[in-house]
Amino acid sequence: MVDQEMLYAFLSQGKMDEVKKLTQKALQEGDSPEVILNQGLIPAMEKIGARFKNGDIYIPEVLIAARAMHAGMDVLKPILSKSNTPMAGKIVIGTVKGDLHDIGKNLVIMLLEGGGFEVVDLGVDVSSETFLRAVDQHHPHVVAMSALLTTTLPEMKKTIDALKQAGLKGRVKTLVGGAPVTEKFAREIGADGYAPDAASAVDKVKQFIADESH
Ligand code: B1M
Repeated sequence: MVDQEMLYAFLSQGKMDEVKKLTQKALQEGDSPEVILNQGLIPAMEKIGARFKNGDIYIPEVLIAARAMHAGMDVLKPILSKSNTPMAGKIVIGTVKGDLHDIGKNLVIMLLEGGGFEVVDLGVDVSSETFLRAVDQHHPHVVAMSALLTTTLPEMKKTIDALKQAGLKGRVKTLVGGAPVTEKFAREIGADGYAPDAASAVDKVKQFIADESH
């Protein structure tokens, strides 16, 4: 069983090697990557978030913790992404313009790849123009957008409107997610779907593609 307390201690000190080793140890002891994520890495990062919110720690500490979390996620990625099925569909994904948070997005990518989807990662700070160009270039089934800041939420609408204007809205589905995003907000901006977490994002994409083939 993943040692939550130790994981949190290492994560909060930004000890990348230790987080990596602890993640590997948990895997060797039989924990599934999903358990390590959902009962280890994510709750530890949530604790960091709460301490950041309370003003107990500051951005540099959050940043080194995030880097340590990535070290753990790097161990899990090849396992989560392993899939024997042919590519089930293509997704273009990015964190919207003005927003540099990418941990949640990367989690969504890992699970999508694990679900057999081909993912084009546009990274962070992605403008509506870049999303549009990527749709043109890659012809995805889904455009997926992540936002963690209330101030960057309008960028999601901007991209959806730009897709509409370019006549591409019928060709691709849009999926939005991230901590400040809600189902209601997604409906209001005309997104085709909303997912509260990475696993639900995969379910939504599967649903989109199933609907498409009917
Ligand atoms: Co920032 N930050 N941050 N931060 N940061 C938050 C988001 C904040 C809530 C902290 C707080 O005040 N309590 C707050 C936002 C407030 C708001 O707008 N509501 C905040 C702020 C204010 C800021 C800055 C403005 C701080 C400053 O400079 N004053 C600044 C902005 C920089 C920018 O983006 N332009 C900033 C900077 C940073 C760091 C760089 C230090 C770092 C990011 C490092 C990185 O991502 N590489 C950081 C971090 C780490 C956080 C917290 C602590 C953790 C976020 C995280 O990674 N969570 C966060 C507080 C918190 O959330 N508790 C906070 C773990 C991750 C797995 O969860 O991303 O929510 P999350 O993803 C979830 C779901 O949301 C969902 O799936 C995941 C779970 O399965 N999901 C999707 C995400 N995307 C999805 C897409 C989908 C579907 C589901 O479909 C497409």
